[in-house]
Amino acid sequence: MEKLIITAAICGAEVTKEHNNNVPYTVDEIGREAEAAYNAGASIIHLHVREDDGTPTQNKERFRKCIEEVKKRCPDVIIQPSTGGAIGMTNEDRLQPIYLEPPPEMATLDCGTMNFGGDEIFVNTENTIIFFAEEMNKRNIKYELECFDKGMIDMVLRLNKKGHIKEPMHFNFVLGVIGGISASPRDLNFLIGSIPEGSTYTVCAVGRHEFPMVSLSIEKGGHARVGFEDNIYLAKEVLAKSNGELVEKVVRIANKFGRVIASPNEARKILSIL
Ligand code: KMH
Ligand code: ZN
Repeated sequence: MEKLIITAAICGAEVTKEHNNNVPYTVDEIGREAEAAYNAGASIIHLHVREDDGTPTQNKERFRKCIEEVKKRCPDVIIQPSTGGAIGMTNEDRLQPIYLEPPPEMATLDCGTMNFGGDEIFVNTENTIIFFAEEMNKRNIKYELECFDKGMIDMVLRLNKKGHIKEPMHFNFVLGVIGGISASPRDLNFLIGSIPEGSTYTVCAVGRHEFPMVSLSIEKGGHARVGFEDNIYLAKEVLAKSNGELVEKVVRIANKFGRVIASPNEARKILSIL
């Protein structure tokens, strides 16, 4: 089977130090967490950034500083800024990290509007998705297509036919968000069976669903994302001390299934970035 790409979503926008004190906020903490994940086997860092007090931000300068810090510690890692940001941010704010020079190699592209728990709505209209995709196309940024439900895959396929979303397509199936598809083997198999041949996919899932869903992806030839953004526990009632511990656990699962871990350059080849 293809080598396994591990993405570490080290920070997120919603999880806080009140949930797990090891969630990184400062530039130094973000660098340290990225390094721990990289040393454990992550080849992609999915990056949100925060102000020092933990407030999520899409500020370009803050991204620049955090990316510099990560690159200093892990020179060859792939950095994938979020363009999802946090609920309620404007599209203009959300896009800030893609306007960095040089542009990031990758960025996320969220593929539909959805409830996000309580009164929250994560807004990604068709026109927003087209605009984000075209802005990334201009800068040759490889998008990871964030699909929280099956209808989002259908939207991607539609925009691919219309020429807005380019091939080869790389999906991230995000499972178990309140308002999105459930984290169950049946639903993950449904998503995997819904993407065209020649596409790649990774899987992440919220909370206790993280490791069972990632294991299924690894078994089926998909890739894996873990990290504090999705889950703060190493095991039941055991808070993870770092993102590195979560990545180490994925590596142990991969070994069980005979999947070798991809280096960042191998990940670039698999994703057609090189
Ligand atoms: N924070 C969520 C509202 C992404 O990074 O592109 C959106 C999110 C997806 O995390
Ligand atoms: Zn994210």
